[in-house]
Amino acid sequence: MKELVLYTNPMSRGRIARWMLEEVGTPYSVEILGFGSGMKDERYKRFNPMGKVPTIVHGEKVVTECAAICAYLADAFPQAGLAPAPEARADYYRWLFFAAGPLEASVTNRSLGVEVPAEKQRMVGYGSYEHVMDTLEKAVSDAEYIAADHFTAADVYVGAQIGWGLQFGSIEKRPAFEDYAKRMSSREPAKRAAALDNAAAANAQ
Ligand SMILES: N[C@@H](CCC(=O)N[C@@H](CS)C(=O)NCC(=O)O)C(=O)O
Repeated sequence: MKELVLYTNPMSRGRIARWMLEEVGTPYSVEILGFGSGMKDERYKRFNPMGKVPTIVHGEKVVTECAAICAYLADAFPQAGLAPAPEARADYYRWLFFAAGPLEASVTNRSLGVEVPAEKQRMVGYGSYEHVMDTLEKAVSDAEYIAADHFTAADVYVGAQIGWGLQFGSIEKRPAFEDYAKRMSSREPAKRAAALDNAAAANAQ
């Protein structure tokens, strides 16, 4: 079996990768990196030139970017059943990419107080934060899971973004978001991942 290593910080987006790894259920080891020196170390930047977390190293393969890590792990461990069949991936790709692009950008910009003037919305990939929220609300209201008739890696990624956004006030507290986040975070692997990261964070202090 190939070695699988997660480079992360327990108070970061690395929590998404940890959740995905717990859903996969395969053994992995964890390297905790500090903000600042650890992530900016030249040896680590060979894996992640951005000097950011998370990164996974699986044998010879290096994957950065949370959404890519979720998709990669679902494909690398098909027995976990976390990706739809290839011919049934339309919604799966759509919502993974929507969350990594428009959703993440709109939420970050709003948190930073960046307002897109109405006449510029056409050239901004997410248009407006309100538009993104309305689109996302419909996506999580239509069915129990976002991309298939079962839980997938897209639910890890979208669920983590919504959960995080609700917790920090960067995503509006709409009932559909709260219901979806509760459904996703009440899964055993999600609870396990949160407990492991909370313990790692407490340890680091
Ligand atoms: N687009 C990246 C974002 C990764 C990212 O920004 N990670 C933050 C923590 S949440 C980080 O490592 N910040 C440290 C730094 O930039 O020095 C992903 O989805 O993985």
